[in-house]
Amino acid sequence: MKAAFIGFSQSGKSTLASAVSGQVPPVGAPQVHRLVVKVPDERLNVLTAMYNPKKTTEANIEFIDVPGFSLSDGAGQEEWKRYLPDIRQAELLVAVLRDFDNPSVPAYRDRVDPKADLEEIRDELLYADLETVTNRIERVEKSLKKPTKTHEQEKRELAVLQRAHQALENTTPLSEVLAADEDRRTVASFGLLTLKPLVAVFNVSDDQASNPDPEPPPHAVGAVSLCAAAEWDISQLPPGDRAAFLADLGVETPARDRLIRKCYEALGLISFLTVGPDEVRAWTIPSGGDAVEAARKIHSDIARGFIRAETVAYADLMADGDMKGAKAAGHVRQEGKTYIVQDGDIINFKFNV
Ligand SMILES: Nc1nc2c(ncn2[C@@H]2O[C@H](COP(=O)(O)OP(=O)(O)OP(=O)(O)O)[C@@H](O)[C@H]2O)c(=O)[nH]1
Ligand SMILES: [Mg+2]
Repeated sequence: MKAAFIGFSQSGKSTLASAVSGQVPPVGAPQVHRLVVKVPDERLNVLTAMYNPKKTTEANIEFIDVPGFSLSDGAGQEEWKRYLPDIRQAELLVAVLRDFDNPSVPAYRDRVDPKADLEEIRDELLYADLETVTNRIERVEKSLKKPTKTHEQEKRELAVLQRAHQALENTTPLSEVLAADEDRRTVASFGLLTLKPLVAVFNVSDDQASNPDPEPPPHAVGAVSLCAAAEWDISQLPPGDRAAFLADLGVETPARDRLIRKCYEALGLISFLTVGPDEVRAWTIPSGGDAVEAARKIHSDIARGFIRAETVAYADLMADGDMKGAKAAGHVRQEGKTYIVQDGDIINFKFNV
């Protein structure tokens, strides 16, 4: 599961990518950079204090930092097309929009207008999808003229594609028309861009770092307001100095935590937790996953030899004080294979191989 930072030239993507990952993408020839980002989770800190384990391991998500593009000339168009295959492989788009004053950084189209930039990005995504869908329709129609054995399947695909085509011509993103799982499976291999959830990041000046997150713009699943340059500065401070810096900015917690969590949720991911003297750890599974899927995440043997999942909700453990208290209160449940794991479940798998 990965998310892609996209946006026009110099909107602050690489600065933000560095701030969320703590890694600086190498400068030089523009290319796509892959970054592994730890998902902040306050629950891990609390459980670490409780269990004092040898190590603590956060959940990860992957981001790619995509070079910016400009649509104002042919070279920029070419550049955008060059990075499209990488963007198509991401499950989530994070549009980084310039909303900061900085006379030394030229603004795209000489404007600081994040809403207009987002509209322009959205139009480009719609256009790219229209091209993909149109090409695919042509191929399927051609194939339908030949005596192949796959006509039924192709006819079904064609119906979905035609619906997609019509929506795109009306500038409706595909996420709004291809909702059914079967439709999505039909087009899954095309990497359609307007089918992907999009989070909008308003990259503001540091004097606006305390702005609340705006309402998500149309067709976006989330919006975050942050100052990428300040986030980078914070990430470089020793942890003890961060609170004072944040207070100066007028914010309580780094925006990076908020952004990463929003992306994690928009990707449809949840965390379950394991605890013990060796390790306290967060594990990632798709929301709706069952106990066997969670077990497999740790080891295929645990899934194969699954007996039961001893489960307690994090909130219950906190309320009961410790595991002993949770057991006494009847909050430690014995769950079977088909149990749907909830975010924050603390699980101890019983298995036999
Ligand atoms: N004042 C201010 N400057 C910023 C902010 N974010 C980025 N910048 C500056 O804007 C310039 C471009 O930032 P990058 O992070 O390289 O932007 P980018 O989107 O990765 O650029 P491309 O990859 O070339 O499209 C740099 O000089 C940054 O220091 C911000 O929040 N405030
Ligand atoms: Mg960059």
